[in-house]
Amino acid sequence: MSSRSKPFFSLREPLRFEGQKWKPSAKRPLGYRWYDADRKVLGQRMEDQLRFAVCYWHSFVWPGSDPFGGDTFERPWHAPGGDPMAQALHKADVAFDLFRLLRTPYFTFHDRDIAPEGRTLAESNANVRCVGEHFAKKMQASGVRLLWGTANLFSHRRYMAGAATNPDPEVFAYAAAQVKNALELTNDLSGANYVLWGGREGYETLLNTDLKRELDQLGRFMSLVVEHKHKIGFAGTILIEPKPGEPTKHQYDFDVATVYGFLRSYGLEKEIKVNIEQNHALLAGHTFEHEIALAQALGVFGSIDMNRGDELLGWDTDQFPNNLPQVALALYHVLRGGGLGTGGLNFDAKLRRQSIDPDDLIVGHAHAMDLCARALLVAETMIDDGELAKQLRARYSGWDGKLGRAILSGKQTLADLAARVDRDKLDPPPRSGRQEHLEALLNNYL
Ligand code: XLS
Ligand code: NI
Ligand code: NI
Repeated sequence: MSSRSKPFFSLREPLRFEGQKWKPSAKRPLGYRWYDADRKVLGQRMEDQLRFAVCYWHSFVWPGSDPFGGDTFERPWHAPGGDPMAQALHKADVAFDLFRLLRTPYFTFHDRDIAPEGRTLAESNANVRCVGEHFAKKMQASGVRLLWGTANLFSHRRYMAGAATNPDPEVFAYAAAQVKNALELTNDLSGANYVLWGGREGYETLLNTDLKRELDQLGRFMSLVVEHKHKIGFAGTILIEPKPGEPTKHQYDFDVATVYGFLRSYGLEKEIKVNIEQNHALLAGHTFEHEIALAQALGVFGSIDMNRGDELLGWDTDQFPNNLPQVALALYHVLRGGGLGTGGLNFDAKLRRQSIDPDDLIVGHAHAMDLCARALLVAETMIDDGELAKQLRARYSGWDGKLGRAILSGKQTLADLAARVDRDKLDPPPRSGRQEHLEALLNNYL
């Protein structure tokens, strides 16, 4: 029997919602306890609120290697000596089998995840297109949709000094050609978004780096992508994914605030939004909810890479989310800001390298989906109850009064304000921020 005909996963039937019937010790341990796709949450089906996506790269491409050791996973489509295109199609079949078993509505990929690189760019693009056609059929048959596509502009050595920010304009051109193909494929597959993560857009040392030039190159690159989006009529959202460091020492898309400043300087703030990843927020010294709330405040919230970083390790461990209060708070902010829009919750998460059984892929995703579903229900309670929002409003209520409105509408000068303090003998008493009270309130919702 060839490895191709043997089912990869031991599970055959898709996971069901089992609710409180679910038992950790059950023979069929992989039902959902909380994820109930059709349950209405704040007026929308849970599936439509959460918009889960499985990512291709961590689950089907990464072989379990780390800087100190080689592959641990030994996936059949990585077997040495196999035909790379046949292996790519096999990988696609297994990927769609995972989406079916989990019932995830979306997936995400880089061009280089799905098809082997050829001898020329034309050959590479043709390989990507060929697997893209296979995807189109599988998507049609299964109803699974594309949350976003992207181009890998960081793995190949040609990009070691950057793609758009490379000192050589020919590398810029090569990257542009690669993005053109990936964006057009994303459009043909009706992707909801297109992501740009600048893996090598940064520097290792300022001794060989002209910052100003590199930022201008990056601005030009993004403008070209936006122009092409409009030219081909792509209806999805273009997203930049902030990350502060790794692989380069300093990445230009450091965090949400930095990306927003960059977009403003190149006139792109109405065209591009952000894809926020939990682990990247942490590496930038922020909380996950900080990045979400800031993006919403600036009008650039786009989508989420749902994972978790290790609190003790200073790199991008991309673990599956497993912290209820953290995810509940993040989803509370997402919902308060109006929901995910064209975005979704993409599990940019990978198994630990000792989790070598095929079914570990199911377990990792299923528990993460369940956790997010449970967190969504907590966030719903927080919103329905309204106490947090009420206390927040009360804290700023002075700004809705006469003085607050006059200041914000620009009708008061510094001199006016000084005169007013004098005249009314203003000496406002400090008020408690009540943080412990609010934290206790949050815990009550869990
Ligand atoms: C890497 C990024 C990457 C993007 C897609 O740290 O998270 O996986 O999500 O290029
Ligand atoms: Ni990511
Ligand atoms: Ni990451």
